[in-house]
Amino acid sequence: MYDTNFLANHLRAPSLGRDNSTFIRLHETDNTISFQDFFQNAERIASVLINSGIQPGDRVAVQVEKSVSALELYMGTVLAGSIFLPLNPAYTPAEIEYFLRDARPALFVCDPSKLEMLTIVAETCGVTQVWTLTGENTGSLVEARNYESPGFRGIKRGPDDLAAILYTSGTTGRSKGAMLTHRCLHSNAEALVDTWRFGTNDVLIHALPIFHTHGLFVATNVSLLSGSSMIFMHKFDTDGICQRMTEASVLMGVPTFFNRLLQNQELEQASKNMRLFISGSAPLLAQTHVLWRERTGHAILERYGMTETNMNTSNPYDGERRAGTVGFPLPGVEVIVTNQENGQILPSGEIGVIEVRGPNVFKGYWNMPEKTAEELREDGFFITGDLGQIDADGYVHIVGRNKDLIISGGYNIYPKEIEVFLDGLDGVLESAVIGIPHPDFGEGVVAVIVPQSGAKLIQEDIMLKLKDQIARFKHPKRIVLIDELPRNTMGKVQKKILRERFARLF
Ligand code: MLC
Ligand code: AMP
Repeated sequence: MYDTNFLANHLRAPSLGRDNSTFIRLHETDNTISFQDFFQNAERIASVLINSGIQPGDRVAVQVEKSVSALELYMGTVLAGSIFLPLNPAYTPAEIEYFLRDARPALFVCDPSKLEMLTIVAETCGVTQVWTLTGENTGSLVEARNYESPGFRGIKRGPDDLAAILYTSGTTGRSKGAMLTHRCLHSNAEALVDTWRFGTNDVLIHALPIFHTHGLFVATNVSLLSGSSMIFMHKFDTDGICQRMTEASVLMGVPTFFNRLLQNQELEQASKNMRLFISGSAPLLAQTHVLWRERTGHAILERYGMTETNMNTSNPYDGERRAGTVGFPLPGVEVIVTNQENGQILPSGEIGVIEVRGPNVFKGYWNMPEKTAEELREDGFFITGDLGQIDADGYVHIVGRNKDLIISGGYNIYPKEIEVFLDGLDGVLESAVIGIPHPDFGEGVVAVIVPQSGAKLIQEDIMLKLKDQIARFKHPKRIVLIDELPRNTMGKVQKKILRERFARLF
């Protein structure tokens, strides 16, 4: 169908001949979108992009609310031979400026409510084309799409060409664009379809955001590659999920989804006919796994992935899904645990840095050859920064992180970014941002601030100043003022001590 475009061709093939079958059912309205509707709209969008002068390899940056049109834009961008670059709608204009300046997209799509402000930002970054798209499938992009006919056959792209760039925050506070090829995305979806036994009868509840690997690639590509369908929810909604479970077979979520669903009285009844529950993006507490099994009879299947690598490991479909582990390497993926100091492979059971190699691994960071060289070895192994071990039965355990990272409700937050901002505020001598166990988000952000001598810091003022600069989900849920940060003999802040001291803040 799109025979010269590697990814689009693979994702289209399973639904050929089933054109009128439902691909997406909208939770909110019950409207359906067939495979044909979806791909024809993607073809029309590809024509819009080509007519706008997009060239193969150009970046298309997108900051929009979740919608079917946004997914069609993803597919249209791939068909047009360009590179999809999704951005969290929660990002502030100040954050968007960084991404546009770094990625230099040929075209930017945003919500019309932000058009005025973001057009100024785009212009300062040299981005001349700005289109709009709403969460209700309207906007200038959709208007232009409606003038186009379907039938676009796809620009030639091979397995090694880039399909997407996803930004992941960096430990230095500077986000890095992970370059993902057509092969990365296709090979991973293929491994997951196989491992999780996805088939045309499956119905996935899609309640994840679509600007990250989980909701965009794992959920959507797996559905397309297996020719299955999705119930598409604009945002996570506990009651909505329980209501829809009776028509669905699979739910993919971050641990917060499962913790919240456990509080719903309907869970036992609702989950009766479900086939599979999959958790990832953050550690699932063994306690959640056990409680879920007691309530529903299902063992949640936990898997482990990253923006740079897609999915790496998964608990087995048939064998024992072991709580507190992320299972085995996926087909075609190698996982090793190495000594942090010398990079030597450690024997089974020893804790070290998890490294990953396979067709799933990204090509490098956009415009950051030094960072790429630091994290991606010449022999193809990617140094994840996660600490783990592989037990005698081959199950991978993640025991911690070698990177200063907080994962809150499945979103990554790099303390450095918040610390740099806080340290720049009047009256702040220094700060340390830490993640503390949180009953809903897994980890909650806490800012520990040392005021300058004599300064009177007001927490509400600090929160107000954060508002315009940093996305809301990254804001500290608590700010505590202390006289001095604990340091070791080298002068390094001992966050471990702070985490222990404030462990029961939530
Ligand atoms: C929302 N808020 C959060 C938050 N999400 N705060 C901290 N952490 C989060 N994750 C805040 C908002 O800023 C707001 O603050 C308040 O909570 C309510 O916002 P909301 O939008 O109504 O929240 P809600 O819908 O409840 O969202 C929670 C959530 C969502 C867990 C459903 O965060 C979510 O969908 N997370 C999934 C993230 C994900 O897909 N990660 C995959 C990354 S890929 P206030 O103060 O204004 O009220 C990856 C690789 C892999 O990691 O392995 O998959
Ligand atoms: P991201 O950069 O958003 O892709 O986040 C990737 C990080 O999420 C990984 O490096 C891990 O630290 C974490 N992660 C993903 N899945 C799991 C999991 N099942 N258990 C523990 N951590 C996970």
